[in-house]
Amino acid sequence: MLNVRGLDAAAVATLAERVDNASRHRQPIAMLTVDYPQMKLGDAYAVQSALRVRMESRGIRVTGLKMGLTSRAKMLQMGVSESLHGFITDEGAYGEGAEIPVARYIHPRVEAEIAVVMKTALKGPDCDVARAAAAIDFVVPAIEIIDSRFAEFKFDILSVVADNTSAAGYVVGGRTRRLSEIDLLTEGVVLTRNGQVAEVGAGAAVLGNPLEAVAMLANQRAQLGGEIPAGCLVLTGGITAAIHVAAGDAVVVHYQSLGSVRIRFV
Ligand code: OOG
Ligand code: MG
Repeated sequence: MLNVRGLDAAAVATLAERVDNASRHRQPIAMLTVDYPQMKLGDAYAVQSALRVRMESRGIRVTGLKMGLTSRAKMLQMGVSESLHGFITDEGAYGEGAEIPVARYIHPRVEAEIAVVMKTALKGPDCDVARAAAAIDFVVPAIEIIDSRFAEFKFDILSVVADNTSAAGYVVGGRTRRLSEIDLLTEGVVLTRNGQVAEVGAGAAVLGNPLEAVAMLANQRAQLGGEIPAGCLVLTGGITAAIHVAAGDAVVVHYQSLGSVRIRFV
């Protein structure tokens, strides 16, 4: 349940400030559950929402939503086996080919993701792949940059939800496809760093079908009284394990039919 609460409003505000400061000053912090063991999943989403309000009050604009931990590779890598969601913003929006300073982050990693743009709003509960498909305008390939605000990139589910699912940036590129033009399950992806193959996968790694992630996002949002709005960009979650990046690294993700997306870290 995403709406079960154990903390009061003051504690939620304190934790949002803690996460926000860690991000702004690139100072890793301890998992939130160390000081607040009574925290529940509803509190974690409340902290995420308070973080969103703090960011918006500084003029940062929310540009979309993201699912996380939707593939077995990611669940195994992070030791968290439940899919969760967060938001993405214009602060972390980069263009294809961008040079991204690693100094903006604590310990950045990148992920290859299939993204979609919604034609109509999608509102749960009871969304499924068919309803998600009907609400989608087109598919676009993406790279997500994640950067946990927790020391050593180690967290539990409550801490990572409060930390907006490690969201730090994203790039969309390649070419767009209608759902009728692509088989999302067999869409292959090759993630390279400095010309070396680092990870390989296919769309089906994401909950069996990336559209399951879109349906799950709508259903999770519904539990919190929200929806996926029309026009929203949705990242469906890393297909493979995330890879570390350092200054000087060139990352190119090749998609089978969606083209490629590239960025460089400086
Ligand atoms: C949490 C965010 C996971 C994904 O695509 O699975 C995520 C993390 O691994 O830090 O964005
Ligand atoms: Mg991701």
